[in-house]
Amino acid sequence: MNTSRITRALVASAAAACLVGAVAACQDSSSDSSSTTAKTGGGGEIPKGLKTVSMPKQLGNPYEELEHSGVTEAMEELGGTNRVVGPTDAGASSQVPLINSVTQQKPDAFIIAGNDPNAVAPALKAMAKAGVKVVAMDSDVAPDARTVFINQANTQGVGEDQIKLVCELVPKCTGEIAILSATANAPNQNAWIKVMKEVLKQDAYKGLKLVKVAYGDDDDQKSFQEMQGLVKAYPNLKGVIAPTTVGISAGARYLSTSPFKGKIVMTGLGTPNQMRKFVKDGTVTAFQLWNPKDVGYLAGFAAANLVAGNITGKEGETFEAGKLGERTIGKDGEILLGPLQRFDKANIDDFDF
Ligand code: RAM
Repeated sequence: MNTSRITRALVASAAAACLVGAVAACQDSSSDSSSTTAKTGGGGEIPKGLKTVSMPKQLGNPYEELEHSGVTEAMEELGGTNRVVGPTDAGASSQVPLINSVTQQKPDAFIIAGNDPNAVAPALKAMAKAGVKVVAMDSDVAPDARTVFINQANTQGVGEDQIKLVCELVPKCTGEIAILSATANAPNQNAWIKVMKEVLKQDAYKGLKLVKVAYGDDDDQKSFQEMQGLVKAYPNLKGVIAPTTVGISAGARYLSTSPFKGKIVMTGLGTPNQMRKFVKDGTVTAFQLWNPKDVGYLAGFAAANLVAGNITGKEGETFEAGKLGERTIGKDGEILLGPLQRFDKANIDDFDF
């Protein structure tokens, strides 16, 4: 772990602490209710001046940066502010000390993409006890450690769509395939992989054989090496699914200068900007994703509505999510963004993220 960058993240968040802390202190001690009643009123109005902190799996991942910029956009639209604080690696417990430090700052709400469902749970529960609304997005944490979870796409749908796509791309939908994932603990990737394994049992996919799940830890270099390792270890490999933007771009970069370019299918979840050159040079035919910024935007509106008391996280509750319209809370506090988008040569230039 790069401690100096972690320190920098901590210092940055500590700098925010006075601002956020001052507002929180104001709310706690103020006898003038005008600035505070709306925060618990539940009357539909979102109070101005909300402070949120959002935490990506790790800093420096363009996907995560975009996603968290969506939280910031939502908060600004609502007259509040968001601050992004995160670790430099996606390790299971790298977020814990940062979560503890945010708790000290007492923002109104906290939004997290979890690196591990359970490692972060005690720290998140302590934060909620301190009065901060906790929202998970992108990569869920233990359900009792957050109020709602913004799911970018239905878990079953992501698993199914990824297998459907690899089947379409691998000639005759037959041969060995592998998965190049993020970290071994990643809640979102693990949920999708579980679905993929189930879907592969269906008759339609009986020609495909999953030979290995490799982990690139959402680290570009490690993912590149794992891709190289897969190709060497499985000479008959026909396709690789990387359900991570870091994995698919590193995997495609490896293939693009290897003799396997155009011979091994590389697909998965990627951002159009990271994948454009590999689609244009023929390394990648098609991949999928949702709009990451909208994941954060929806999380920002959910957080603000929780603080306002408009929702509590119960199934069936609804709220207005700005440009995304009305949203309904589903089972286990899940709020769904929408279906996957497919990207290929025909449409990749229509997207800029
Ligand atoms: C990576 C992260 C993120 C995931 C995307 C698809 O950027 O692992 O959590 O949702 O890929």
